[in-house]
Amino acid sequence: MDGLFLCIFSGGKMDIVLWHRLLEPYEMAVDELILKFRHMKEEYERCGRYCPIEHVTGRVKSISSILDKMQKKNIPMERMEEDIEDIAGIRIICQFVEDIERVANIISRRTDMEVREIKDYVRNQKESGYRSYHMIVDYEVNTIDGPKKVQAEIQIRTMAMDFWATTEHSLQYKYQGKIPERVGTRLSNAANAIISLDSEMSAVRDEIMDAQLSSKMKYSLVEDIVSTIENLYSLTTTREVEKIQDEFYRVYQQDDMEELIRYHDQLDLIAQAYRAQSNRQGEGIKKSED
Ligand code: 0O2
Repeated sequence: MDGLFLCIFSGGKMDIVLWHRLLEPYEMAVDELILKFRHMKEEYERCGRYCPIEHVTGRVKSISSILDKMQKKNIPMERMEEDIEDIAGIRIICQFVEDIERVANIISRRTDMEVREIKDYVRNQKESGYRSYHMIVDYEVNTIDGPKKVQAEIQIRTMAMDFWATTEHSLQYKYQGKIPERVGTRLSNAANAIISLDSEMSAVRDEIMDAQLSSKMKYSLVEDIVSTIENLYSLTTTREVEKIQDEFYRVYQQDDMEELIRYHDQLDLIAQAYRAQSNRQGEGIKKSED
């Protein structure tokens, strides 16, 4: 028999839980969801559009953490999959508070996940100081035994909120839920500082977004230019390519985006001309061989 198993007495009879087999669909859900959100980010970037997702992580809740929660909330084994909503957990980190709503809207519109519950701890901060936006979704995976719908909890929060939550979670673990007052006060001060940090960042959101888009644009222009120059090595003489490369370095040093775009477009035309010339020469050789 494979997988860790656990025996539980329920109503006098013993049920065997094959934990790893039970958690397999949740592993699939987490892997698939991470991949989908990462692709979404790449798609935004390829189109040169701002992506409200900064990064995505995920995990399947550990068996010991599931058992702790069942014990704490008095959940019987047969209710485990229904009552523990975060066996599959996805965390989406955003730069700005405004992005949280945008990500939530994207999720609500998707046809491959169905929102069954929302817990808005951003507007309704928890007593602990915890802030995050939770969406509980139904997500279908295809296992070797057929399709299975599982619940996944998607936590959406800013980098600052994530910093606070991760730190507080470690302290909860350290003090086993009984954080001393002096630490609690500091955490509560830090939670307030996080609120003002997020609101300060939102105030300069447009500037930050502009700066990031332009640095990404510069990055992809340079990648494009360098690839074009590399391709030219097979189409013309080394001397010609060196001249083109020197010109690129000269333009790059000017640190002027418009000049770089102009140079990029001009280089494209030069490369096209070299390609056309090389094709004509190729056809000429073929004809003379015929
Ligand atoms: P872990 O170790 O992260 O998996 P509910 O019955 O809805 O009130 P439930 O099911 O715990 O309670 O849902 P809730 O409160 O929305 O919490 C779900 C998850 O959100 C938690 O999972 C935490 O990850 C996170 N969370 C909620 N409250 C806090 C908090 O005060 N501090 C921190 N750091 N995280 C919090 P788990 O299973 O508790 O923990």
